[in-house]
Amino acid sequence: MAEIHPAEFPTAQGDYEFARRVAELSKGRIKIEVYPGGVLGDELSVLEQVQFGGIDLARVSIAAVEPFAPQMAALFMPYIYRDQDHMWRVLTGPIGQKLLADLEHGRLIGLGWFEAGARSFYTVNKPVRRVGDLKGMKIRVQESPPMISLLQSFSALARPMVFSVVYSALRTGAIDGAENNLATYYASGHYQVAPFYVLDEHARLPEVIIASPVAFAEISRLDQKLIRQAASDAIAYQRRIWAKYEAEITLILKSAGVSFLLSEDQEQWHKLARRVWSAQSIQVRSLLEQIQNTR
Ligand code: BDP
Repeated sequence: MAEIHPAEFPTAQGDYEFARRVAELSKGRIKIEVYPGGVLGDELSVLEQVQFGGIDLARVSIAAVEPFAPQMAALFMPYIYRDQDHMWRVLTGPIGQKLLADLEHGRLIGLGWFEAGARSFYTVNKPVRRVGDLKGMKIRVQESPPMISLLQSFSALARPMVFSVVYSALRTGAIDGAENNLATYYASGHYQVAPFYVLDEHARLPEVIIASPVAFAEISRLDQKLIRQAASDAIAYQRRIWAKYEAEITLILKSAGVSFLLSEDQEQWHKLARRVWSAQSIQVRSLLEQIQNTR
């Protein structure tokens, strides 16, 4: 199982819990080995290997699966969720379950979701408070069309690149900033080189647990079911660990001298982000409406 975060990170902890549960339910017959720290490669290349059975399982960001299943874009549109609970109602409800199942058309098997907080911007030299402050700044984003469009709608210069090179890009000044959740901002060490974190919370990108259709074809239906069960059992644990980790690191980041800034002109951020919504396909736009109507 591929994981780009280090072993102690809450998504990796969720992977280990998933593996433990698979071993438990199968009475030791099925063993999952987690490879944290990105040793199996960046997320897009991992997913290509998962499609063809070179890697059996992966935990990736939803942005990484969207190229294989374009309707996934609906689940991480900027400011689409009212809050974390709203997101989880959507993910565990009919929309989230359908999109997870539809991953099969992209030669991937979706097993479940993990929490990943909300993403915000952080910068090296110049603090950002208003969305206008991003104008002309070079900001790293995931290699994800909706995220690139978001940066464009904010008049920033989107710099898509793999996660593993972001630290040095920030350090050498190749980029002025990046965006991520607090946990990743901490664990990656990005806070050491980009100490201004503005709490604009522009998007929630859940994580996805993925299995290879090739690996799944080799095991019985019952074992497939068991693995799905283990994934859904690991979710509650991962959500708890996530919340605990976020609370702990907020204190550490503050004492390390990070400036947490409140975003001003929140309405303007929302208004510009809406351009990304209207640029989506008719199918995605219809999903956006259903998500908004989810109570
Ligand atoms: C983190 C996700 C990770 C992504 C990374 C990124 O957990 O899966 O690869 O963001 O920005 O929050 O690339």
